[in-house]
Amino acid sequence: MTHFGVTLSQYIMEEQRRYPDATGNFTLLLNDIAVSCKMIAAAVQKGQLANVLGATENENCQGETQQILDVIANDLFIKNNAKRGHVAAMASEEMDDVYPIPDGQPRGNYLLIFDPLDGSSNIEINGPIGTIFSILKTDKKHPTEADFLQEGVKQVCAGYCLYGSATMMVLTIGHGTHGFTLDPSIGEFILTHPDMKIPETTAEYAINQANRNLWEPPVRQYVDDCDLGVGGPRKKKYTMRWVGAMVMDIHRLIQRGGVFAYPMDSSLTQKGGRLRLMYEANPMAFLVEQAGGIATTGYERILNLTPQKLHQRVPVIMGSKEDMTILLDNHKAYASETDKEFKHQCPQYQ
Ligand code: AFP
Repeated sequence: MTHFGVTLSQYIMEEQRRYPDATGNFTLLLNDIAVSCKMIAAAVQKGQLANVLGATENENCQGETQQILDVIANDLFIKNNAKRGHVAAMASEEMDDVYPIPDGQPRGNYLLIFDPLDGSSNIEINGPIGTIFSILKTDKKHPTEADFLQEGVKQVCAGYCLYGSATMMVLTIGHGTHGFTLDPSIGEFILTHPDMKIPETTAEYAINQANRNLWEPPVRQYVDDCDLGVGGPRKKKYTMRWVGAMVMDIHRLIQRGGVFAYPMDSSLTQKGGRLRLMYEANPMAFLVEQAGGIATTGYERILNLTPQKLHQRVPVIMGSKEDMTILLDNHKAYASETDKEFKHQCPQYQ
């Protein structure tokens, strides 16, 4: 059955009316992103029938083996955006360096940053995977890496496309977080989840428990308290979930509340964390905050971080306000006992 709702294109064009000086470039860029995601969804759905499963012989700049679908998704994003005239440059988790728009091609004033296929280890097992994207502005015609290194608060748009049992695009342009479901019968994303709000209370957390012995005390304290259940300080029974694809774990959290954490641990100090600031943490933090949640490293609001490099990694903890407040209080107390600096500032946590 076809859902007669607002399409993604219609939604974006309506939003454009808020900006009388808008040229329409941003609307067209979002359309190109949506088309790229539909193409990736089509490849994901065919799976082995289209010979798209399995690993390549290449490693990406993160030292991870690239899957065939990683490469297909990356190529689709590049191809669908490089010659359209809306972006000045792109950066992908799968590419070492900034992708400049080729000479002679029209260029716009947006920087497109993406993780073409997040959760690649789920590809083989037919598990949920997704695409994450973030858009910044620039006035440079030939941007370099330095032009991408803007705080997350400067994002003009962030979103993800979840290739799950249904394909869903969730995005924010700074006026709430909205979800669109792909109707395969008409090939359009339809607004099905307007103004998504993360429940403030929760009894669910998502964390890779295998790293428990490596976490810092504030996170271990939180999880220990949750695990004590009704007899513990939280006085309720918690559930743990871990999909191994941030897009899915965050989508669940936005829909029904929860905490998602890939915190700092003693094996990650050299790297700075596990998840990538520009490709994962910043866009998800923007979506989570716009849905009423909190996103932090434990010590600092993610959206306030000044990026040092394109592929920078950071600790990530985000989710429902009540549990995030406990986690931040734990970090604040720990910081006061150690030489760590606590400077998390956001409207949701004072
Ligand atoms: P890949 O895209 O390389 O599979 O990484 C996925 C991810 O960045 C994020 O989506 C997951 O939450 C996290 O890594 C899973 O990490 P672990 O495998 O250490 O649990």
